[in-house]
Amino acid sequence: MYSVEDCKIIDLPVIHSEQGKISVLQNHETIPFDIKRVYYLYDVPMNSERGGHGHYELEQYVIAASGSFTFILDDGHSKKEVFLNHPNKALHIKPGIWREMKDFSSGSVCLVLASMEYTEEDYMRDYNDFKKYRNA
Ligand code: T46
Repeated sequence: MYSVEDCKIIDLPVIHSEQGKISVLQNHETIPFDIKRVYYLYDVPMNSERGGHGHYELEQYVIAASGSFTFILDDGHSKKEVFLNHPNKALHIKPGIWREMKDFSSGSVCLVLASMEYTEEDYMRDYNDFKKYRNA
């Protein structure tokens, strides 16, 4: 099982020019899994809290494509807060980690690259079930 310390900030490659910057992620090059799904959170009201669940198998790269927000990661034993505020950084969330999200800045966009297609069966939405899973 992974711990919160396994969930690291990854520096993404940046191609600079006078006209701006571009960051590129390609399967198995700059990202260690096949991207099966892309989604993004936006128009998140200030003071809104999201997340409050874990995933059994899903692995993710989370990028602050615009603005900033905070992830709280929890492996059932330790917690870690990660502040994301730049599109050249990705938070790699490993499977089996509980997450909450807060402090979305106005206009922020939370871009997620995910290793699996959507299935509700991969969610742990009850914290007690999550703790039982982690302690089993
Ligand atoms: C995570 C954070 C960063 C779908 O139908 N398909 C999808 O691909 C997704 C992601 C969601 N949904 C539906 C399921 C729920 O009825 O949209 C609703 C909200 O989804 P969820 O509770 O997952 O939303 P968040 O913002 O709490 O969490 C999402 C991701 O699901 C989660 O993996 O880490 O963004």
